[in-house]
Amino acid sequence: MSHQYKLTYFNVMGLGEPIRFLLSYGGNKFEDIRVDRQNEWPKMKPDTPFGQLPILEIDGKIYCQSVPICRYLAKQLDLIGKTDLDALRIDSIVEALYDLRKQVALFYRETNPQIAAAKKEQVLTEILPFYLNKLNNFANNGYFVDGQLSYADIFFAAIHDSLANACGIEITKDYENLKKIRENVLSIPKIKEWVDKRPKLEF
Ligand SMILES: N[C@@H](CCC(=O)N[C@@H](CS)C(=O)NCC(=O)O)C(=O)O
Repeated sequence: MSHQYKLTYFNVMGLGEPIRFLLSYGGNKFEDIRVDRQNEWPKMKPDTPFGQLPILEIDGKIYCQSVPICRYLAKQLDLIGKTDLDALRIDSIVEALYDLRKQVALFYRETNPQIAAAKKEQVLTEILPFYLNKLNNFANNGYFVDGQLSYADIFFAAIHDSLANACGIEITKDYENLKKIRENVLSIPKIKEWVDKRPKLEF
């Protein structure tokens, strides 16, 4: 049964992009609402479940929290692994990617230039290499878990560009496995179609 999807987020890739990738992978049409942070958001915020975006409306009902939304879509698309233990491994990778993205967001959202520079330095020299190295070691055969496409691979490819642009570096340069995962995901026709047509944004 096909559902009606309406995604509401800001006009950035951010936490909305993994959801957009998964909806596109599933061949779902979705309304891609992009809220203006200054003018529209303050009025909308009190009416959202936890005062944050993204939210996904499915057949008129509102759901929130990006990772559970991704996991729900991934389950529909058979992208959560074959066993509960595979699912656990896949979820762990996604949570690690989420943690990494959060650390990067801390510096690019920081408004004090000195604090932002210090946080960026720490991300570039410690946090990013730590996570990328570990994630790279998890991967094999171009995928994070069991040599098969899962929503962890899609999540990584979807957050890659905003991470790379925020850090100002080619983040997969020294990490062959991660590079391969991204290439595999971006070569999926429905994802490629989305990436080609999406708004061109930095984050
Ligand atoms: N745990 C939430 C975090 C959502 C979140 O941090 N949203 C930010 C944008 S990335 C937001 O809504 N910021 C505006 C605000 O808090 O007023 C999720 O993953 O969906």
